[in-house]
Amino acid sequence: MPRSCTALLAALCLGAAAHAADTVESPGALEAMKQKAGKMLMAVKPFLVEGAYSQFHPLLQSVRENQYMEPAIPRPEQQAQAEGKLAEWVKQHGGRRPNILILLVDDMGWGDPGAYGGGETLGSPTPNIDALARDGLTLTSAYAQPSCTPTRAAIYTGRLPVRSGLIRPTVQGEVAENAAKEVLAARLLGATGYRTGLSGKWHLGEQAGSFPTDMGFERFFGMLGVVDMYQDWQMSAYSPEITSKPERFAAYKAFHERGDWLMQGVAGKPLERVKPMSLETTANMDQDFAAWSENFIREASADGKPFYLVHAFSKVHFYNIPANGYAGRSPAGTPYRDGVVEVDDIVGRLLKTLKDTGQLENTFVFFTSDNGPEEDSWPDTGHTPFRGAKGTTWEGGVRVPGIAYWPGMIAPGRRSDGLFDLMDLFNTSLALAGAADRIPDDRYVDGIDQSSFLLADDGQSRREIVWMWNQNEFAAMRVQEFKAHYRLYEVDNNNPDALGGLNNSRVITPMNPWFHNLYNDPKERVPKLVEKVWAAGMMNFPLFQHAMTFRVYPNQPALATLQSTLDMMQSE
Ligand SMILES: [Ca+2]
Repeated sequence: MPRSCTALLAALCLGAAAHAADTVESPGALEAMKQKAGKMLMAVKPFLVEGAYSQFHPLLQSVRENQYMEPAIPRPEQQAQAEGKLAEWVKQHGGRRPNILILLVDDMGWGDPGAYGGGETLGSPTPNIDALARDGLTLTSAYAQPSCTPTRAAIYTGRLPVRSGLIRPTVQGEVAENAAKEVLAARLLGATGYRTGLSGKWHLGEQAGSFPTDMGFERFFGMLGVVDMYQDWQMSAYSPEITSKPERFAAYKAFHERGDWLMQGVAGKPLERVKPMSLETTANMDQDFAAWSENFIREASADGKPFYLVHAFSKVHFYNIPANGYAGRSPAGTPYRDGVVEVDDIVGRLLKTLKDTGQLENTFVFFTSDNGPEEDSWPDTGHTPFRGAKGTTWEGGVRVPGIAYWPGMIAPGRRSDGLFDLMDLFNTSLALAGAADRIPDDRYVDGIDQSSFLLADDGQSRREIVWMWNQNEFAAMRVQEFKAHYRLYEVDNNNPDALGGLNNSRVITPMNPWFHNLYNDPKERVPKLVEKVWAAGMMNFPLFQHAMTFRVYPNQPALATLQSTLDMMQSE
């Protein structure tokens, strides 16, 4: 169990450890108090309460059905309707299951697509994304993790990154041994006869053993890391320390050319190098990913098997270098906005390929982004109307666009503020594939099957709570429209208008959780807890149960952080 979980348990045991932080004068005394509380709780036999949460708070609706899966709101009528609809579809299609296409943009802000108020407003129209929204279900409360690797791990495994240990972006050349122990949706779907492919960004480990083709994807074409790490050292605007010194530049270039390539491969064979990562390669690789995905769809269509394809864009993560023909294509004329237009064009291309191959009505499509905008790369960054940005658990960091589309199966024109965590794609994809019984029961699964939310005519979300972790710190939770922060991420003296991001944020522990009603305070500006004691009660029991999940199902070791390394050195 990570240190922060012990702290979380201690906070619950004491009732108000955060309060104690403010009132206990000696830091040593506080630490002793926490340790004592932690030991007391470690002695408690772990237990997860099965049954209705309403027995602990009258406004809670979730029900825990078993030990290893996240409690969900039971909606038996809509589930029966959705299951009947899916069974009928499968019957009409001779027993085949639907294709699954996940369109995962990197760092696109909630406010960027036209369907979310961006588009023309921001000088980058998104007609193809908007068409998905118009003809599908637009989610206003879809949640990612605060950064790239954790979100991808969560989508593929259905588990919070703190459980898999994939808690922060992997860095150049890093081995992510934890990844190999996780069970990805691709592996489970492949075992049921799906063709599985990943096009574009991986970012879950860059060494053999944790490649996508080691982890369950049958085919892969793309980059193992993240775009900026291939770019920054060779851009004089950002790394003059290297570009202005010929010896350094030559040394780094030789290092870079050994490992930094576009790669491709199939399961069971070593990955092959395709193209070195020059700046030109990075500018144009989303076009390469699009061509590969188009081909993947055509081939899968030809052999009649259902497919699971994750199309993971490199854009619009900084540094956006326009692809050939895209410089100035957006009305805004800036590299970021040209990138948005390119992403939208590719969405249109892939949808057209589905149509041309007769797969449009056979395919569940989900469009989303892996975290909020990286505002500290401004102006090369996206837009969110919410507070904070990537790297934080303010809404701006974790609330992302989410559009579900499946003609004939998802009613067009729907919009919903029902909670949807991107982890739910794990359970939902397996349910659509008729493979929910393959979900492993030897580990805790945080995702929830949302297929009835999506497929029933007036379906509602089955998720009541979104857990927000940042690296290995428990940070915040949303219950219905209410949100409590246990850690705050600030970048400029509590100025809500300061740019967020990964560069300069710091963590603050509030005296009491900062509490917001996101309907009347979507920017999370004015904490209001003391006027709503009933709301604190809504948080406590689920939080206790959440803490207990870590006792019953221990985590994998986390990828090292500076703090964990320092802790380890001090404990030796
Ligand atoms: Ca990202």
